[in-house]
Amino acid sequence: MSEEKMQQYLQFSQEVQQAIADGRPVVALESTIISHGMPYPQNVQTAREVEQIIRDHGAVPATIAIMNGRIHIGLSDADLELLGQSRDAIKVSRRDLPYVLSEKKLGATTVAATMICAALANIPVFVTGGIGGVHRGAETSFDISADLQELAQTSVAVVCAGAKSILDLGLTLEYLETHGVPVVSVGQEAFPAFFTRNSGFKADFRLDTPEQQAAFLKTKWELGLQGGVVIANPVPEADAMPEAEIEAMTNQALAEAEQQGIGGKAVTPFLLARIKELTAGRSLTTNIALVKNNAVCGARLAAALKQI
Ligand code: PSU
Ligand code: MN
Repeated sequence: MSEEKMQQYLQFSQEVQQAIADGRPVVALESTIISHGMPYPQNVQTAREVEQIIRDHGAVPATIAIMNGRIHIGLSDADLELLGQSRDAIKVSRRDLPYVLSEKKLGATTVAATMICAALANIPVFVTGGIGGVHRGAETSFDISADLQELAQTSVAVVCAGAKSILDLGLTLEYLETHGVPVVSVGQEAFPAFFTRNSGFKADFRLDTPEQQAAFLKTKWELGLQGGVVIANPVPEADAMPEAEIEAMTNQALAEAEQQGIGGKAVTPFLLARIKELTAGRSLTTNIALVKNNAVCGARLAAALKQI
């Protein structure tokens, strides 16, 4: 498709458009975390605060969602509120994008769809909480998040706190290895497990500074090695959950999902909401803290990439 045709699908906010014109760093943000990942009103409040953290660290936030038949790159306060309150926003992954655009539905983008949209908008850095992965029991359910295939092919760095132990983290890392997706950890050797700092698995590489991370990305992409990179930034020690508690609650939520026959794209939102209930909201507090921590990391990385 011609560049011009492509631009028809993209609607930039003024703030993001100006930043791109000025050559300032921009950080993409997803919207499924708002619509399906956290309850209202903490979802909207967190989205706003994360955007502000990115501005405070020298970059411009571009939260991405599908509205009125276009991919919006940068949302207004009212847009964030709409997504946060909506009960029928569609969780949009790669396969859903054409439907939600052509039918002009309200769509919240997952990691996979946000990577696609960020790449279309030439934004190489994206901040989220956690990526999807290979689900436990995938050998019978075939439940493997489309996020992983997207990381295999779309050249965007995804700053996250690792992946949740609702997933099979060992298989998730194997899948990423097969598809040539580097997993980089920040400040430690271990691959973090979202609510906790250590999954028991090692990341492939440890790169602590934004300059090192930026040089790594530049090298990968200049070599023509297309595809994403996982930048795994562990939750701060003070905000992490006790490992035994989160493991017990995860197992209970997984068992309930199975009993209730939850399948497909409903699995991850169900587990997130149920773990929040089972931990009396403590998992949400941790979730919010780690996203904010990732915003700092992503803003610094986007700035470093502009400087090399
Ligand atoms: N993991 C989280 N919080 C989230 C998600 C994952 O800790 O909000 C969301 C992201 O949008 C991710 C999606 O891309 O869930 C993965 O869904 P699935 O497992 O259906 O691919
Ligand atoms: Mn799935």
